[in-house]
Amino acid sequence: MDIQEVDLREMASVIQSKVVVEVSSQVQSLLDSLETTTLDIAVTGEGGAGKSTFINAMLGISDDDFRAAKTGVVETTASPTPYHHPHLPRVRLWDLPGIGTPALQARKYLQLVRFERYDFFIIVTSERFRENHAELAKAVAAMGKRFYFVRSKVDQDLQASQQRRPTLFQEDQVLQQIEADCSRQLKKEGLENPKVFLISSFHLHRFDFYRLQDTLAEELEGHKRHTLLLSFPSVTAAAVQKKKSSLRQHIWKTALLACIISALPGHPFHLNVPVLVNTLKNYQQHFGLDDASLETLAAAVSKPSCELKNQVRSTFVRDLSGDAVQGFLRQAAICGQVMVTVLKSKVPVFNNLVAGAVSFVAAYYLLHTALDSFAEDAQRVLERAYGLETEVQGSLSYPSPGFICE
Ligand SMILES: Nc1nc2c(ncn2[C@@H]2O[C@H](COP(=O)(O)OP(=O)(O)OP(=O)(O)O)[C@@H](O)[C@H]2O)c(=O)[nH]1
Ligand SMILES: [Mg+2]
Repeated sequence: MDIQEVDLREMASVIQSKVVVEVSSQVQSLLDSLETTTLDIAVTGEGGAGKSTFINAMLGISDDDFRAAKTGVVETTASPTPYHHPHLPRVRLWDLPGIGTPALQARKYLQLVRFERYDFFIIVTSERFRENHAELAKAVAAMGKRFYFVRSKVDQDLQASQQRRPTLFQEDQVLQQIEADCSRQLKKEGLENPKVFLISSFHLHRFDFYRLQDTLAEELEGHKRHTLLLSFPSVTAAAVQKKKSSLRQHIWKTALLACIISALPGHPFHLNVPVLVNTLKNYQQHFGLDDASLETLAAAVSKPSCELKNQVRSTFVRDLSGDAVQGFLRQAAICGQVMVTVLKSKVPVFNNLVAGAVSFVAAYYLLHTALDSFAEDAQRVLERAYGLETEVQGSLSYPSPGFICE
């Protein structure tokens, strides 16, 4: 068991005070600022483009969930409607009114939907990109915001193409044609290097969704990036790993806070166990390992939920009680004695915490171990849910959309 070098360096540089109560409030405010980060994503496009279905898929909720955006209905959204992430209420995907046809109205449209509140825009079409899409994108850029094009329902295109030319059908070729066609249309409208992502909201784990996730995350910074990574549905192995890395960076803060409180008398095992249990519960949700998320996924992939639940092996998921956590901490504290000297030499505040250093090591180890095992579980669930095609494309046959969505 080791404290990662990067964490020791960060702790040493962040923690300037030797006064425990000051450190406590400093670390608490670092964690609070993560919790209070908002992310507002605008999803726009024409009627029937698949905006609402995309929003629900991004939020990891089924179309019939009471919190879901209504899909498949002819319904014009008159004003921007926010849909909150089920576990991260400060993440909102906004269903915007249709962009309409008059290209000259793009700026007016942006004023109307209050463009300033969004972090970026996703412009969806299930057909060709046209002048109004390009004009909107230019207006978005002129307002200093980023935009991304999503070409939705590619599963339908593939299915149609396969039916038309069953012997000549090649998935890669069809996808390349769609992508080239989208880019050509947008370039014709004056956009250089447009970013187009081919998506099926019924098969988020396939096609360009992983590329969209990567690009969005790369182009955001700091807390927003972390929040975005946590909000993504864990539909690819890469998404699971990125979530894990992002959560890992903040482990030392939670561990420190939990053990700083340990300096106060009356807390079991000199650690704030409820803080740790809460953090583990959050990890469980971020990786989609809670019952509700597993059931939604099982329904989406038409598999019995017990099949997915059986992939969850982590003892932390099976028993997330305070007693189980304390049992683990006791063991970790025994093994972690060696680290205490290193910690005290590199991060002086630990000299002021009576029982803090060893408690910190135990909490740090607990969170790392739990994070690793949640990520492994998430990966196993993913493989069982989607077969081997957890990365990008695979050679599937295309069931009819009716079959997929029912
Ligand atoms: N095959 C397939 N169908 C999709 C996909 N996305 C959406 N659909 C279907 O397309 C229809 C319209 O989807 P919505 O999500 O309601 O579209 P919308 O853009 O929100 O429509 P409005 O709110 O009326 O503007 C629904 O029947 C969806 O099931 C997809 O990726 N693949
Ligand atoms: Mg809609």
